[in-house]
Amino acid sequence: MNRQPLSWQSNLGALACRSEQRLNDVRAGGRESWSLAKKTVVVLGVDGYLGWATALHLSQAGHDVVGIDSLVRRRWDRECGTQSLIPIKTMPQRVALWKRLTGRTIRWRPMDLCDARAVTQLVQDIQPDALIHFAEQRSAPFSMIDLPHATMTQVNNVVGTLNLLFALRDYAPQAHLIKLGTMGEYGTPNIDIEEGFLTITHNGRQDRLPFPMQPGSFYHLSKLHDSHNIQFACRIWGLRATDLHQGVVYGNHTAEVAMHPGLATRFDYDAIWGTVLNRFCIQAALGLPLTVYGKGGQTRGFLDIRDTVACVRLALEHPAAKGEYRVFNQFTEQFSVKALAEKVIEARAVHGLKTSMLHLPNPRVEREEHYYNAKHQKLLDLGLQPHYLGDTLIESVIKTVEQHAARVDPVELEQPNVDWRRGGTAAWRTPVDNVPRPVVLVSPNSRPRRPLRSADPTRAAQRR
Ligand code: NAD
Ligand code: USQ
Repeated sequence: MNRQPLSWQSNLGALACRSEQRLNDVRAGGRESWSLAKKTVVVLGVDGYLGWATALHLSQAGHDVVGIDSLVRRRWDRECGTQSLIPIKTMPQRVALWKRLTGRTIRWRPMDLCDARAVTQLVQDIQPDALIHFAEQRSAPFSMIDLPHATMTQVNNVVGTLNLLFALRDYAPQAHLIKLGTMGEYGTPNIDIEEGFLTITHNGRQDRLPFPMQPGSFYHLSKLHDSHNIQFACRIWGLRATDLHQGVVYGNHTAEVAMHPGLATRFDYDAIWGTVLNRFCIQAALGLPLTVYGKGGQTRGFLDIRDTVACVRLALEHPAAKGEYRVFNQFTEQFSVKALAEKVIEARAVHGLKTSMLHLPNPRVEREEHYYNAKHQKLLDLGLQPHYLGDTLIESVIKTVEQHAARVDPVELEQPNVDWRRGGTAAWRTPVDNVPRPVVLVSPNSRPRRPLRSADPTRAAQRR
């Protein structure tokens, strides 16, 4: 194993800075003040929905942020013929604007996490205090299209994380790895879900063991494989890690993102990348029915994007101990899909707008009526102050949709285009005709109109 630094000058410089910082922190009063001091943080997946918002939040909090991304998500969008509802700037434009507005620097480095040499070099050069790892293929439907997509998802996610773990072992074993996992690793067991571990008594003996996991897609499985690898690395190499088992995120504004339209983070609504509440808000804004898959009793944990960035910061500023692998369940409320749809319908009804719910045959294999009670205490104990879902949030998302309505392709809001049993239908990839489809916007200022012909799910299904 070659442990010689590849770039010793920058490495030595970074080490000297960190030692000096730690010395100052110790002088200032011990471990707690060290953990709250300015940190050098690498945000992996900085061009994404959550990575960008988090990078801004940590930079604004005074941390020194290095942003990494391969921009592969922009390529996957081209492959699927999808795009963020809100236009997003290029990374160089975004970091330059952030600098102009705040005077703060986010160091941007394009890089693929699957390039082991580049990852090693990064960790050597930066000598980070912490790494926030968002950089994965994160769509369950995308991972279920076919064998190449399942393979690509698992290779991208598992290999990228392994590269990080080995680089940390060799060049920054003290650094804190904060990994975005998912609540979907647990599945929907008929018992309460604990935060990562369960104390089990079996044949008269007791142990604290990893909670039994039943992920629901090849994507969710990739996150579980990561969790196992990270836990193992902490156990054998004494690394420190926090695995944030996050629920479904909604919303598109944080305090920092809201500073300027050019700082917008991506916002997905299509059937492959769009998450359920974001989709429902956009469907409501367009006067389309809310597409509930199956009976709608599927229950999940949800959180506002403002709470995502707050949770990550809490984990960063209260690091895991050396050798510790800990799991925080990161969500603030749980809802069934049907209850979410009802909330959106009620929020629209306040403005006299009628919204309907359409139960589509479920393209996924998942329980539609089940027990669900997941614990989520640890982040609250660290001081999280949740933003709960209310009409105001739904209205503000809908307002955003209204601003960008011209970019919506209503076909993306109709039928799902990936089935768990059969894979992707012909509709999942870039449309051949690529002709923009007109949309009808239903805002509080206009009377509701019938959905467009092309946006009628029944007709769309007949056409296919
Ligand atoms: P996103 O697709 O918007 O962003 C992910 C970013 O990672 C993209 O910019 C992509 O280019 C980059 N990336 C992917 N593979 C890479 C690689 N090999 N090297 C470098 N960059 C790479 O996704 P998101 O919604 O921001 O999610 C971020 C993370 O949070 C994911 O790991 C996801 O599993 C997790 N998560 C998301 C949600 C949610 O609701 N969005 C919920 C729970 C967990
Ligand atoms: N659903 C509908 N109608 C829709 C879209 C989805 O009923 O139009 C249902 C799905 O069947 C599912 C639930 O809503 O039961 C959630 O689906 P989703 O697409 O919002 O979320 P999911 O595929 O689970 O994935 C998202 C993120 C993923 C993250 C995960 C957190 O894309 O990165 O890991 O949320 S969790 O669900 O807790 O695992």
